[in-house]
Amino acid sequence: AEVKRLSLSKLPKLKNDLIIKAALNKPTSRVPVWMMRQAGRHLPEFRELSNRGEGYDFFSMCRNPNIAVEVSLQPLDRYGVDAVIIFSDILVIPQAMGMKIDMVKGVGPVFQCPLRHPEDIKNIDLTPDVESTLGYVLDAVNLARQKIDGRVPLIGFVGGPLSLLMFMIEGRSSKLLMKLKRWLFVYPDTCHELLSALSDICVEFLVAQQRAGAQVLQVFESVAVESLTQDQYYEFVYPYLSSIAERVKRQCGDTPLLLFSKGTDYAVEKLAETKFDCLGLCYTSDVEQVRKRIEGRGKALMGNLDPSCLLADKDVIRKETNRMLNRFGPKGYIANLGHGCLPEMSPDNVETFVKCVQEKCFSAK
Ligand code: 1CP
Repeated sequence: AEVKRLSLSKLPKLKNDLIIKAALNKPTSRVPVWMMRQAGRHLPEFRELSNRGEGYDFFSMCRNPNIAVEVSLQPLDRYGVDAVIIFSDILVIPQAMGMKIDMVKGVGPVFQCPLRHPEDIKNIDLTPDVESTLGYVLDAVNLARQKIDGRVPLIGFVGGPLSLLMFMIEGRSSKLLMKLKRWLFVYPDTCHELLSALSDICVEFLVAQQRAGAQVLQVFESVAVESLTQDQYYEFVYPYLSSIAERVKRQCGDTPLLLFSKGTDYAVEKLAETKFDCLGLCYTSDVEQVRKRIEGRGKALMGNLDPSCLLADKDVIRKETNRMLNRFGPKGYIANLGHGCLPEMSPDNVETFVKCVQEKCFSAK
């Protein structure tokens, strides 16, 4: 599938810029909403598409721009969410470095040869060429912009360096994270070397997505970080996130940059000193307290309805969504879930959540 990439000036102009304004902490006529992991497994049209013909495996869908764009647009067409996120995965970066990954049904991503020993980094490419290894994502980004036709902004993303390192060492999702945590204690220099290389790739890939048409950028630092000690967070996570934000904003000044750093509210004052425009909160966050702690810093917030709430009845969903909206308040806020969509969510319930946000009127006090 050949994609003819259009230059930014030739792409359709944006009509609904609510998410851009909210992310930059500017007033909006209403609160905008999208959901992490909105494209994918909970949608029957996604499952239908992935079972079409011989059935597509997950990474082949990511690599086919027509398919990736079709999936990206499904939540927009069904729910009228205020942003589209490009259909891809955080693990495309380890793949670009030469690591082989299988998507195993019922398990998730499984690396064929995870890093077992520091010497193993000789077998991976720490400086892959972004265009030749990840150009298929850039093609999908550009094609998505053409197909969205200016209805809403397109979000490009990467996984944060620690989330990627976790998968490269553990080889799959892990509860205890013993391999990763042992590496952090036993091979700190190698970890820094890897995190530094991953950060460079993240920066280059985010900037490339912006150049290809992404209008908002997000870093998902959402696995493993919540299980680190605070010392580890400030040594192995925070400096890299801060540097990524600094470098991306230097190159893409006006493009809002979002961070989802899961379960790390203790660091919110320090995160508010970085160049991220908007901080995503997870469902365990104390919203009012976070707002107070970063008051005057000009940062927007995003979040944080517990995804499991969408497994409840519609009245519960409406009640909890309203409670969330009142906690965040109308300005500098993007409504979202406090983590990704669950495959078990019914589209009906997801729609209830989206509509509840979009119809909310904050009474003038
Ligand atoms: O909204 C979207 O679905 C856009 C595309 C997207 C994004 C933003 C996918 C598609 N994955 C991600 C991010 C991602 N991938 C994260 C960070 C966000 C989070 O914490 O939820 C992580 C940790 C991954 C790694 C990953 N990919 C896992 C393990 C974690 C998990 O959720 O279990 C899994 C199972 C995947 C596969 C995957 N990625 C995306 C989809 C739709 C799927 C399911 C594929 C399938 O089973 O058919």
